[in-house]
Amino acid sequence: MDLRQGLGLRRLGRTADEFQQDLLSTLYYRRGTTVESASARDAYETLSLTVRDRLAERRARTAAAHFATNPRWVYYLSAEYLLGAQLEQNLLYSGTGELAAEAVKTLGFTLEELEGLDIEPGLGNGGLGRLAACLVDAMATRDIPAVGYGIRYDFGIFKQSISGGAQAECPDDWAFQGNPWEFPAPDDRQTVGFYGHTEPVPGSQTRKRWIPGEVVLGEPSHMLVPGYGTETVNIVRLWRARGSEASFDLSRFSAGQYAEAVQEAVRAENISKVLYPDDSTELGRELRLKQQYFLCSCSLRDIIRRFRLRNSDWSDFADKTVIQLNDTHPTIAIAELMRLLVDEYELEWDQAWSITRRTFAYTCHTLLPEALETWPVHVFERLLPRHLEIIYLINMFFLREVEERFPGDTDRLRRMSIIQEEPERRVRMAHLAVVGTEAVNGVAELHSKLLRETVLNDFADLWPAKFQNVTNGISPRRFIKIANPRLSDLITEGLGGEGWLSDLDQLAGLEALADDASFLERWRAIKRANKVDLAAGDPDSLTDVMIKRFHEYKRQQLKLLHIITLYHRIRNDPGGDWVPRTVLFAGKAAPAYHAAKDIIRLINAVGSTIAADPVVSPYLKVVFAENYNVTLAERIIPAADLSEQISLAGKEASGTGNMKLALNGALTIGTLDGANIEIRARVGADNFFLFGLDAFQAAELRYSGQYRARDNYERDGELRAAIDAIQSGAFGGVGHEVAGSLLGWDEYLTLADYRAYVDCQDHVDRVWRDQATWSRMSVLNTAHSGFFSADRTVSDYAARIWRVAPVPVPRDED
Ligand code: 26V
Repeated sequence: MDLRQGLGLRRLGRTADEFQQDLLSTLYYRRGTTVESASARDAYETLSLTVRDRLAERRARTAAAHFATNPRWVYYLSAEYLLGAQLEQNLLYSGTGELAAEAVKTLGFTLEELEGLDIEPGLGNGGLGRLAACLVDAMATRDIPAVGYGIRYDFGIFKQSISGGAQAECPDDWAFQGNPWEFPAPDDRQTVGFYGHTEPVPGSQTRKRWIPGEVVLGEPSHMLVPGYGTETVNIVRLWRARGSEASFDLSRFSAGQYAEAVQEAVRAENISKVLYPDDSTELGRELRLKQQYFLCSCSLRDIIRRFRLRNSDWSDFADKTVIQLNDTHPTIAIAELMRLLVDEYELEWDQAWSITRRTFAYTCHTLLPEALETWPVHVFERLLPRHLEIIYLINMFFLREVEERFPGDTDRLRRMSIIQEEPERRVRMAHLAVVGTEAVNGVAELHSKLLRETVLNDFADLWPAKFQNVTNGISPRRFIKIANPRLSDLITEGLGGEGWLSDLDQLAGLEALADDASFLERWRAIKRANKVDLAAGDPDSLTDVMIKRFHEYKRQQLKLLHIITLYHRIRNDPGGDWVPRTVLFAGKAAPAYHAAKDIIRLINAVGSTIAADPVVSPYLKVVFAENYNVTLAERIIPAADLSEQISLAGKEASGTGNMKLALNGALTIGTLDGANIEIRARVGADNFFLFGLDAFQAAELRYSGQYRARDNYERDGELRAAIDAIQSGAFGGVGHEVAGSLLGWDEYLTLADYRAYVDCQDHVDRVWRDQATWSRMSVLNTAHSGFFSADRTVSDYAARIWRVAPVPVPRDED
């Protein structure tokens, strides 16, 4: 198949000379400038377009192969994508890294300089958004026909800075200088309605006519998602809201009412204006529901449009389509598909419901009750009147089903209903997601088990086969090959090839080198060089990292109590034989999450006190790295010796930073929570620092009513000294709220785990003193992290939930 030939296009250059020709022609014709006057930004945009062209060529072949095959498609619906910087990844995936490094010299720049200008689309909050990015990467790598749908927020996750020790937030206008990776697709624009009312359709019981009160345009653009080592290039399609032409009020403008003239357009465009940064405070904000519906409505219409390119019979829809819901954020898609099928395409309710149920699958990413989305019925009724009617009908048929299975069990009906009645009527999105899908999965073994046994227990009783586990994974290309080139080269040398990058289980071959002294020596030297690059502290100190969103359940405050304990010990024995440590924190707190922001302030206050103390500072340094994002993660992870994964057991659904750090040879200190359990099972209990209550013990202690945080404080002298120091103002008077919350309710049992944690850290120090042992453990962590490749995660979804087969894309023939 040669698509270019039919179009009379020439082949894109593959030699250094040809690549350079293409680069110069891009600079001249598409950037509209010359070598003599090219700025760094000109060079960056030019290189990006030149690289993008190579992927576009593969994209065209992918689209042709998919069209010819008419395969079953995976559509991934996610309100968040944390794609990370694009240039390096696209150089790697297009195999043009070396050509590019040579060619940009003719423009007078180095590749590193231009990579420094690359943008990071921060269209997500944390783990859930980054998981979406790793999964689309792996779907392309596994040749699965897929589209990721999302929202093109004008402003991504806020930029964090630390000012006077506290978090400050700035807007992130990520595409302010343009985004060379994006293709606008205005022809595929969609129209979305909101508000208004419904009317009966004469002669029909189930159909209704919805007359929306507001109409908004959704304009798509897409970014290319190449597979590694394959020809597939999939896309992530992002929707941006726009007012229609009619939304500009010319007569008001002419009358000098400039703000009023554009107010309708502004209202429309606000829908995709900003990513909600609150993954921690409950918000019943209508605009967020509007975003969710906007994403779902645009995407479903696009999915149907694509289906109809090759199919004509609705009875084939569920065989050709699987829509994966990334948490409950896109769950309104279930009601929207019902509406489209029943009201617009005039299918019978039963057929529409059968199609809908077979089309969707739902991934749950949390266990925290406060994180399970619900919407007040009155908000729904106003914004999406027809959808509320449909949800009521779905609920009625569903509750009938429950009643048949469990006659007379009214308590069960009340618990399972999609509508919560008390204390306020609300729509439970997780219930809708379970009822309207064929499969439900958690993101790690423990999480899936707890979902079945607690939060979704009634549903698991009713439909046991629906519930599955798919343990999360990460992209080895981004998180070791690109992030840690030195270690990747050593691994490639050790394994005799690069096959491990798309078959990560091959890392097990490193086990054979775990006792090779010269290999261990090189392994250690690389970790040290990565620490020198990061420049966070003494490269010979133990680099102890805790990098993740700030949340009380993740327990950054526990790490802080350990730091204060070390501070006291060193002060009390300045001549002691202390293991030098650099503790590095990074992460954002939701702007309205005051308890998390208090913890950030206390970290910085403790860090300053220690830095100012000549006795302690040679041994202990606390660093807070501002504005944690994918790019910063790629710098920190390769330099980490110790990975802090210390959430209260039963609270962290999976974690994925834990996988990235283990893959890069950091040893984990962690609780039996989320994927930590699976990491420990694979790398071996001897190569993992375990401490603390397990999920069962934690739940028992919490619910027994017997837990008194203060008992631990009274019993444990070091703990008492740490908390007393905070309360006495030893750290610039900062931290009273943190101490108060620990001594009060201590929701996340921090004090209950304190002693076990500190003792475990002492064990870490002892092992660290024996560098040969430490390095051996480090190699074994990398060697047994193969399971955590997102390629494996995607294969699990493909086999057990999606039931899709790969569609290989033919190579370019000449
Ligand atoms: C949302 C909320 C909303 C309000 C109250 C508190 C709260 C806390 C957390 C969240 C986030 C829920 C969704 C999420 O991001 N989950 C993360 O998903 C990752 C990918 O599966 C997983 O590795 C993390 O453990 C999980 O926290």
